[in-house]
Amino acid sequence: MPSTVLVVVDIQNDFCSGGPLAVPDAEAILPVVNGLLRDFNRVILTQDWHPPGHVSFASCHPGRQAFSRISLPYGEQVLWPDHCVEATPGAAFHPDLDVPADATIVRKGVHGNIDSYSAFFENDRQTPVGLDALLRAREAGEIVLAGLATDYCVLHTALDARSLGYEVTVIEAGCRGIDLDGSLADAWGRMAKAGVRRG
Ligand code: VGL
Ligand code: ZN
Repeated sequence: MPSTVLVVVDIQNDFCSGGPLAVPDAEAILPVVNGLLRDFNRVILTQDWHPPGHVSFASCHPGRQAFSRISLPYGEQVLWPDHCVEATPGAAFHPDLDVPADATIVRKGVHGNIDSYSAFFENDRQTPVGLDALLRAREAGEIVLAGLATDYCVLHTALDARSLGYEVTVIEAGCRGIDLDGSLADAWGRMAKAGVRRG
């Protein structure tokens, strides 16, 4: 029997209130996600985990503003404020997230010259991040997704999961988005088109 795995995306301090890349209303998802964490016995959490000076940081591109876009060898990249630098308090999970002691953690965006929104493939759309291998090891046929941000890391993880053949449900009340230039509505449209269920 294929199993279902809960995948909780990037509920980290830097994406919560007071953080450099705070997602509006991020904390509102905590009770919902903690409920999911209690309900599922197979859980994988992702963590955005960048080296200092990561290519996605606007601070590494003199003269460029955060939230502008640049072209990189692997495609277009949004430039972000510095966030989730490896092993800093900002990269830690939110203190009120009930991380199970035995949860598996996938870190992404760990290479300095490439970003990774998806926990399946980096933004070159080729380099594996590790989630697919972990799901295969658990004989997963389906994932349930929640976390931050709906329109970036949740979106790209959901789309890659569909392209790899997984059933996907995104728990709307367990997600919040950044919403740059309509990206949130766009994300829900893309997910619907790809056959992602909205739970
Ligand atoms: C994310 C922007 C930059 C996310 C990560 O977790 O959605 N967004 N890095
Ligand atoms: Zn990031």
